[in-house]
Amino acid sequence: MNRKILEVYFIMGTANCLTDPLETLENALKAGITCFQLREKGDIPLTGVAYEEFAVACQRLCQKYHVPFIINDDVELAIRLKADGIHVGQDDVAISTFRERVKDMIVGVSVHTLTEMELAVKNGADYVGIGPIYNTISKADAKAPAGLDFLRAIRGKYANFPIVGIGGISEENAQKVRQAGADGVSVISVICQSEDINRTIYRLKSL
Ligand code: TZP
Ligand code: MG
Repeated sequence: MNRKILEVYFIMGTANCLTDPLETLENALKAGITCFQLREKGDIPLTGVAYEEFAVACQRLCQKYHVPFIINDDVELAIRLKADGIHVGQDDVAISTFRERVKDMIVGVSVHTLTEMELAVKNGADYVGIGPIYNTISKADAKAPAGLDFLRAIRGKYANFPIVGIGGISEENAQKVRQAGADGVSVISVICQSEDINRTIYRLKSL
């Protein structure tokens, strides 16, 4: 996997957007996000045909801008749509159960402990998402913030493994997350709620 795609990794579902989600996504793509993950969660997530149509619309936009399209949790949909990748959390289906079926796809895993990190690497993850680094407003069941120390410790043990930081990352703290060892930053609210998406993405990028 080319770890450069982790530089500014935008995650979104319809519940995260204050305005039209596809417009938000296209604006973020134009402004230079390097990866996109569809994460359709919340009180009233899209389901069934509406969910699948939304996923296809997101995928088409990502293809137009040559940005990898990753689907959260839903391995079957990712395989059906031939998405570029799948991201799973610790409570989702284990990578070992589907890695063989998606040899060419990017597989990402969220990790919060060293043991989870060891398992993710052993089971064939291509990258890990480490967090929440800071407090987040975007995940109801988020674990306590891991802080930059945990990220530093993981980078110390895994010098070359692709790592993206997640959780409460802003224009102000993004460079600190990089300095602590992340290849990039993964964000929801700072892009979805930005009043100037070009400025936000510019500031999230590495200097
Ligand atoms: N996993 C850990 S924190 C988080 C996820 C999906 C939410 C990140 O959203 P925000 O708004 O960038 O804090
Ligand atoms: Mg999940």
